[in-house]
Amino acid sequence: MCLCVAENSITDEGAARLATALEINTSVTKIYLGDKGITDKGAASLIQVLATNMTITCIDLRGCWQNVSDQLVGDLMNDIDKLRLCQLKRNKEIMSVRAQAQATFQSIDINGDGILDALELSAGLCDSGLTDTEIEALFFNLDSNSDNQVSEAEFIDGHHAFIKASQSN
Ligand SMILES: [Ca+2]
Ligand SMILES: [Ca+2]
Repeated sequence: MCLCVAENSITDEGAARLATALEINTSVTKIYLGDKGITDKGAASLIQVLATNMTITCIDLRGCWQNVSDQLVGDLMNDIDKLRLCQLKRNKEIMSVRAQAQATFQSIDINGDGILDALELSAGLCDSGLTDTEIEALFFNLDSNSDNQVSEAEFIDGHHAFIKASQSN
């Protein structure tokens, strides 16, 4: 969805309020700013939304270019690019850790019922060099709702504990 801000006599103050609303908005992908009331200050508050809002891909400032300095926009965009890159990278890393955990879970879940019992976990870790007691402790650690089985979600959440245990020997 493209949000068009033009001919609304929006001021810098209005732009700041709009920016606050946009921080948690996930349907706006483009913003067109055509209002003459917006200057550097208003443009800055809207551009800074890009640091937290990952849905907006374009802010079109052509309509208010006379009031907003190119220098400011350039500087802001440099900062935002860095922030966005960090954010995207972090999301990607979290995704790949999840995918890795999921793959390990599926390889240990021998009967494929989507849950791990204590036997499946100890069979999956038989080459790890962990003692039965250590594997048992890991099982209880992973089974966060204590129903005596480890669901895929529990395994993914506790994956760091699994890695740590299986690499400690
Ligand atoms: Ca199973
Ligand atoms: Ca459980």
